[in-house]
Amino acid sequence: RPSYGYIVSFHDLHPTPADFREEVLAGLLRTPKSLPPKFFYDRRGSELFDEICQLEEYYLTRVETGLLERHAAEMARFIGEEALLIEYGSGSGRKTRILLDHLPSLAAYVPVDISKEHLLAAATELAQAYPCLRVTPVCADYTREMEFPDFEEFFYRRRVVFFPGSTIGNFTPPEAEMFLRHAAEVARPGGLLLIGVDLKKDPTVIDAAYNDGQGVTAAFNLNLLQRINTELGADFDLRLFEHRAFYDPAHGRVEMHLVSRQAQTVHIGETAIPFAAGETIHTEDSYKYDLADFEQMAARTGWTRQMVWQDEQGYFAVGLFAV
Ligand code: AVI
Repeated sequence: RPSYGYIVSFHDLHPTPADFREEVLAGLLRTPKSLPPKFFYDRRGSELFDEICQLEEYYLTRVETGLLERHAAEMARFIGEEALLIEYGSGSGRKTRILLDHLPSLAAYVPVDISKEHLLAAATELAQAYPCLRVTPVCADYTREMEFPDFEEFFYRRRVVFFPGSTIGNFTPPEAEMFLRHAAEVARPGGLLLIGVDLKKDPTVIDAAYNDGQGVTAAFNLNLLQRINTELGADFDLRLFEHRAFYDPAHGRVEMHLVSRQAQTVHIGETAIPFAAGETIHTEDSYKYDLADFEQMAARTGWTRQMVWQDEQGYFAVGLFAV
């Protein structure tokens, strides 16, 4: 096989910045205030998220990584030779390496991420570490309608969508269904989906994962305001907001908020945004699933269960589905 060691092609679908200004203003002018979690991932936010993944309390990464390490050989047998591996929300690509080590004949690896700098840096590193692998990143906001490149320039046997990390949990249930339908289209008939799903469990375990002792999750949440200051010329005083995260068992989700410590007015350019004392910006939902419910949702959206791997405590599942 030829040796590359660099990014072979790059598709930039230009997800920001026009969307950023528009969506931030719309989110802060509505009641209750909310911002989409996809905006966490600027350079600093991506770094902080990588730190979260190494926290003792954040069991998700540790458990999922363990499942991938234990079962990667079996996963690779399902995936087969010369597949096109498409990873959504690829971030730093640490989990990807576990799979790649078992997939020497992959046709290409396609990381898809909204954060361009982070995507290109991670893709470059990966291309250097796997010089025989074609790495072809796509910068896109996959929470919106997007035209996925057809990649007809090289031969592959099947498409495999990899969506680890329980990132599906950051979608509302209807959005999650929409994503799964989109993934079924992208994977095409004969394709596969390998997806990580965080499961419902003891609420104290979940609460701790989103309220770590070192305050990394708080910094990650507050960084969104810093980003709005830097990129949109706003005047948020980060000392006047605090992190709040709690698991709501009735909805099966963690809600993350930024709470205004006092009544105040923040400006984004010409626009004044009033806050009451204690008013919050809802910045993220992180849904936890029942395995049976998740499998039903997958079935409704065109996916047939092939295999599900779980840890002994039943904290996390990695599922393999076929379309
Ligand atoms: C990326 N996503 C799955 C993380 C989660 O757990 O919902 C983001 C995160 N938010 C706070 N901590 C981690």
